[in-house]
Amino acid sequence: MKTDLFQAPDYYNIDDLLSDEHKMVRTAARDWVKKDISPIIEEAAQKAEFPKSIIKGLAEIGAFGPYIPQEYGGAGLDQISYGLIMQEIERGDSGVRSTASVQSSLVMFPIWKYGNEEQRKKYLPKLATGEYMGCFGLTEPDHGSNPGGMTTNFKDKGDHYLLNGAKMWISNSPFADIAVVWAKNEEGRIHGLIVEKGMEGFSAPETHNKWSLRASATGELIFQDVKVPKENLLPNKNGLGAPLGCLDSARYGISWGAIGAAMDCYDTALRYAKERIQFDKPIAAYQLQQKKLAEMITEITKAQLMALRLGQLKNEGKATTAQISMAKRNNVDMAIKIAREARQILGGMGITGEYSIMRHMMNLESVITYEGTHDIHLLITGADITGIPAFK
Ligand code: TGC
Ligand code: FAD
Repeated sequence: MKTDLFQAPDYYNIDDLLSDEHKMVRTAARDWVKKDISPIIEEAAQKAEFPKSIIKGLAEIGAFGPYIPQEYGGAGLDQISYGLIMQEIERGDSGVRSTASVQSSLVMFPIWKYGNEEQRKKYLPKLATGEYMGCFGLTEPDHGSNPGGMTTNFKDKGDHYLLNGAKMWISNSPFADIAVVWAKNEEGRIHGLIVEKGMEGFSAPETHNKWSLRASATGELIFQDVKVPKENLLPNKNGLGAPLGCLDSARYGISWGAIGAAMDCYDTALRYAKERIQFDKPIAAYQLQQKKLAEMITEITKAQLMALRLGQLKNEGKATTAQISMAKRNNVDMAIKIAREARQILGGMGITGEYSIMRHMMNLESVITYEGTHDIHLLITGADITGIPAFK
């Protein structure tokens, strides 16, 4: 891996709109990514291994529960700081950002928002330090875009619940200590349950042979008559809206994260174009390459402004599901297109692990699919503006 020479583009002086705290948080994350992610990530991705050694550093930069109150071990930051941390981490690798997103928005968030005080005190501080790692089980083999059709279920057995079913494509599951699992009760109502590693009948086999998010561990969750203590049910919200509420938070983080991946591809391509000589001139001197680079910085700038405004709305508690969905869709689509164009600017070198672009490009194929596919997000906007849901 080459030395990390990353320089963040800020074409519209968006830094002027950030507070000192935002910049401080971002600097800490950026420096950590340069020091602890860039040197190891290519090898981890090539080997398809999640580098567990980074968990401590992720906790130290506040990536686990950035906006969770400090009384529960979180960093107590605002939503823009949360976004900036996700941006910097995904600048390094989408798989590492996945680990942080899941821990923060899909595990800590539901325990904080839907759990009781005992559950908050028991799990949140350990999740914030990385002593516990968590995963989020919503998707099933037969229910991806349509989680409301899930068949994973639990029955009331008096002093405990009996959980049966299976989840698929679960980030962090192979090494997670706890899983927030969504399942239907006997009346068909969806509830969240905290399932702990080691419970009899619970297993989490890893999914191998991925060409995307190779530095993130993905797996299944299998429940065969798992006895879950009654105190592990999240009591304060149920119905499909409970997991969808977590997705709002995670999708918001992804809308910032994708900008990080795009910035890294753009910065790499710009530097390469200025250095690479063909026909006696740097390729950056040719109009076709300038068009690519000009379009990239334009799209990055638009995405930065969208994410920042969304962050302001989130801070005010005004961001809607549809606004968050639009930013997730737009910014991931922007990033994957930039990755594809940037790879071409590097010619043959673009396909090697010497540069980060191809890894970003392959990672983004997952990011455009998980947390709601591009199509589902188009339909969310469509339903919002027409008032006519077209999902079914
Ligand atoms: P729909 O009828 O629209 O809604 C069902 C109920 O939920 C309520 N609701 C919400 N409540 C809170 N927050 C939200 N954001 C909400 N959105 C909807 C809604 O009001 C309704 O309530 P009620 O009381 O009337 O029942 O549901 P639908 O079945 O038609 O589905 C809508 C659809 C397709 C948009 C939704 O199912 C969806 O978003 N599908 C995509 C699935 C998805 O995103 N899965 C992600 C899995 S997790 C993941 O990918 C992690 S990747 C991790 C990483 O590595 O980063
Ligand atoms: P499907 O729902 O089968 O969709 C297949 C295609 O059909 C897509 O193109 C889709 O857009 C299209 N489609 C579906 N419905 C419609 C419709 N109504 N109209 C038009 N087109 C439609 N899930 C979790 O719960 N937790 C996790 O931690 C997690 N991590 C993941 C990590 C990775 C690496 C990946 C790849 C996925 C992860 N997921 C996770 C699952 C992810 O959320 C799902 O893959 C995603 O929601 C899509 O579901 P699906 O793969 O079953 O595709």
